[in-house]
Amino acid sequence: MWFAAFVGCQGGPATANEPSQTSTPSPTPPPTTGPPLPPPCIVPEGDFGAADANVLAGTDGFGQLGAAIVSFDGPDGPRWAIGAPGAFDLAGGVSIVDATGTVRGEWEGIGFAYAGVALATGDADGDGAIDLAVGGRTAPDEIGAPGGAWRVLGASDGDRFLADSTLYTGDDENDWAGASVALADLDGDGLAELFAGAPFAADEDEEFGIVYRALLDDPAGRFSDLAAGSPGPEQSDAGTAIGHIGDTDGDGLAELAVGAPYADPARMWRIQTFAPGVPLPEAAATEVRGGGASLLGWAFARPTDIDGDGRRDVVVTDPGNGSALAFTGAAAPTMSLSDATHTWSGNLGELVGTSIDALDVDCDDAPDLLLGSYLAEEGAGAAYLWLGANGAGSFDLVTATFVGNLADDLGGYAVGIQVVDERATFAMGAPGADEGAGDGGAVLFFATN
Ligand SMILES: [Ca+2]
Ligand SMILES: [Ca+2]
Ligand SMILES: [Ca+2]
Ligand SMILES: [Ca+2]
Repeated sequence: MWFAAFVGCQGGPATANEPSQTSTPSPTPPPTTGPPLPPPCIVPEGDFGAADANVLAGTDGFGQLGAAIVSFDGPDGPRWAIGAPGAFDLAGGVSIVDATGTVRGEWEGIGFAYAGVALATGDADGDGAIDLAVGGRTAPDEIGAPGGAWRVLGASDGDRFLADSTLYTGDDENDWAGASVALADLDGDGLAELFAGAPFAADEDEEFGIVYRALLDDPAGRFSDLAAGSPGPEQSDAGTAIGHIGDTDGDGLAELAVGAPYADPARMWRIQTFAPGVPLPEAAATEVRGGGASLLGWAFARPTDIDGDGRRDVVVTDPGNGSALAFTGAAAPTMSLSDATHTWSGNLGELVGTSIDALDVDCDDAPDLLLGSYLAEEGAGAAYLWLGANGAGSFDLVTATFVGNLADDLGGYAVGIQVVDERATFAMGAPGADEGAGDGGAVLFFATN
């Protein structure tokens, strides 16, 4: 096993109290029995490094592995989809990986599309099975192209070419459409629409950012709708992040979150109804503004009910303040950071919150938070786990810290949680890692088997 210390889900005494930094590499298990499974509903406690992880290193042909991470239950079992935008000479790609860290399929991009820079899951065709959105910020095929997103139906094992899936591209060169993607059913027809953020959409060099939408029956090639931006600092780089946040107001329809962390001030919007052509601030049901050093809207958690009232809540990061925030109360049209009902705060100056995932890992039905920081530890990166019984915490309430390998590996550029049979695995993407090849990237899996 990779962990020297665990904490029980009932808050009982840990089975050991020494952090694993002094532990030796895992012994090779007997081939007939396989490696031991960690106990169910138990999560790591203490500090962990690359020596404690199962490392999947990107290779020369599969570069910048770990730029994006999502976990999902696929037709062949629990899987990770891991973006590798440097794969196939910048065509980009996606690696499908099982719960043991074994690669089960590789998806190849096109040209210089940089596919895999963003990933999202959802059910786009209403068959009850998970589909994937894959962003390629220079799709279809060359540097300077407008960017776009693929809708990949089904997520079974095996290799495939993204050229066989439907691609939607943005309108103008260098827009970076597909720098962020989401699949969310805002209109309630049972089909998740494909959304793509284009943060560098610009008007005479003044950036504003827009969000595109494609419906299932839209013909390939062009998105049918866009939520417009307007030039100016208030909408600068809108769509840097977008996220399916679930039904946050109880009307049975999902909402979309759109982040503009580089706007002045930083902000995010909660979109209930996608309004083609309407500027994002006007289309939004809620606007939350940061201020000062805030980079609010950098990343959004998967749909999560923080306070256990049965309704999903907005959970968003603000790396400028080294924090994540949840807004669980009734949403006003305009809100500020001080309206957050829950705040998790990391080390200032580390940009904690460059990535986030939330899932219950200790079987108490309260969601737990994993926040990444790719600037921590001189760019080796780190990820911090908070157990969420009270739904919030200061940095001294961090349960486990996962640290990347070498400086400039950018560990925590993406993070993910997967729970299989009540056993949690924490993934930390390090797209700058050079272990398998120069900038091949890597993913560090903690507490898998
Ligand atoms: Ca729909
Ligand atoms: Ca709703
Ligand atoms: Ca809630
Ligand atoms: Ca929990």
